[in-house]
Amino acid sequence: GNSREVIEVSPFPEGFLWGLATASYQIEGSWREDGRGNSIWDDYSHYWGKENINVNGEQRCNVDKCHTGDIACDSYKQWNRDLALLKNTNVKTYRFSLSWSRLLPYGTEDLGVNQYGVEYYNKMINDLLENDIVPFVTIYHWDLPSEVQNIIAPGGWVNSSISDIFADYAEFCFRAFGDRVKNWITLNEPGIFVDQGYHEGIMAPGMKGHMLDARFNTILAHVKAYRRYDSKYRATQKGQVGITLFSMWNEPETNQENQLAALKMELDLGWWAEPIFGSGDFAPGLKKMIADAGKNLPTFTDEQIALNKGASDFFGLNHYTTRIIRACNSCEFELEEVECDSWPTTGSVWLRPVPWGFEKLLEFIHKRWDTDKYPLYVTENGASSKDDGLQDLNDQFRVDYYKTYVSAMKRAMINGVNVKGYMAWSLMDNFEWARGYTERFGVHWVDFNGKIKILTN
Ligand code: GBH
Repeated sequence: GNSREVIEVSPFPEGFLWGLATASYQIEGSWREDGRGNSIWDDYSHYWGKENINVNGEQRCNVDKCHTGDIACDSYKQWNRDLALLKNTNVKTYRFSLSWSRLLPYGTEDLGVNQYGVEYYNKMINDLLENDIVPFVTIYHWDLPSEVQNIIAPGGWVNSSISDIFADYAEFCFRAFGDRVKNWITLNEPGIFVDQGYHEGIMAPGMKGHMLDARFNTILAHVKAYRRYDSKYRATQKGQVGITLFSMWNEPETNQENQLAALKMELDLGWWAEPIFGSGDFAPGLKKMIADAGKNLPTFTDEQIALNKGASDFFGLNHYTTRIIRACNSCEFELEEVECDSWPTTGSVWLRPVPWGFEKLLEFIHKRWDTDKYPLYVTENGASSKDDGLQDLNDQFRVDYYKTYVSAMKRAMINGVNVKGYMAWSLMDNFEWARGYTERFGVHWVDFNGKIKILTN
């Protein structure tokens, strides 16, 4: 006929992995079913002590509204529903995490393997593959078995024996699922779970005062797991193993703050990225910064430096928002972070859309750590809904968030950044850690009404 055909050309490379992400504790529920052991998030969300009763005798919980992950999205029982959602959205990959205490209820293999847990993840992996969806599997997304935190390695990530215990668990995962899983993330956002869980005490397990030592252990844990894959599984399984780091973009307020903003990037991202993707050791600037602040930075041995260097097959990045960095004499490290009033707000106080910050961050990472050598996957990006009552997907604000952030990523790719995939956070609204169900990051809306039970005994 005479109608002209419109040919749409995707500006993204063939095989680009578009996907959606979740994490076990945030969606699974079934917290004590089929032999699952407790994790630090069960303990943290259920706990209220005397100090958590206010003057009116009301309970104040660690998590907003005393929410817990007891039921969450009920994904342990409703995998078929999740699969249908994934198929319907046409994604190429699904990023999910394994619940350590569902697989190994007491933390280690010799204390027992929970076959129900193994079967649950086997079914997920097999169904995904059957539907041409690549499983992108996070080994640890914050739900440390209570037994490990309290008994096996008292103090959890603060205890130096945690790195070997984690590597053993990672090896169990490679052995159980690695014949089919070819994309592994060892740790999700070590900076966040250490700083908030072991230093500031605002996430599980609610410990305070441990930053440098616990951060150090996460590097050793990741590297040991990576090297375990190298020596025992890579030749036969032929997959890739990486780490996912959280980073904001830190923009200097004026040229005067260039140095400070660079140091902030060093502290937030370079802490992990430089040992793993760079020299194998902490950057000289970071060492000086920590020393100037009168703190003791743990030191790697020469052997550890050699093992750190290059211990990742890709660079996993979780990115949401940007900060402005300005000088502040009375502040830790003599800097403070602020936001621009003109930036729009979202459902989360810490998150404002600043798409240009995403482009700058991607280009910074490429220049510094070379995404041709270490391909970059955006393993999380998204925003929470401004309207908690919204019950359909007519959320133009978040559609715009995604459009502008994906465009920013595309500009970075045109400028040479090697991005291989992009996973939106999240498949569906879920347990938003200390914010409970009060913030909604899902591309699917979830009705939690009447489903969230609070443990009372
Ligand atoms: C990611 O963390 C996590 O990987 C994911 O599990 C999470 O659901 C998602 O982002 C959305 O938050 O409320 O002001 O006390 C991102 C890091 C950790 C930053 C929690 C904000 C709470 C700040 N986020 N933190 S506040």
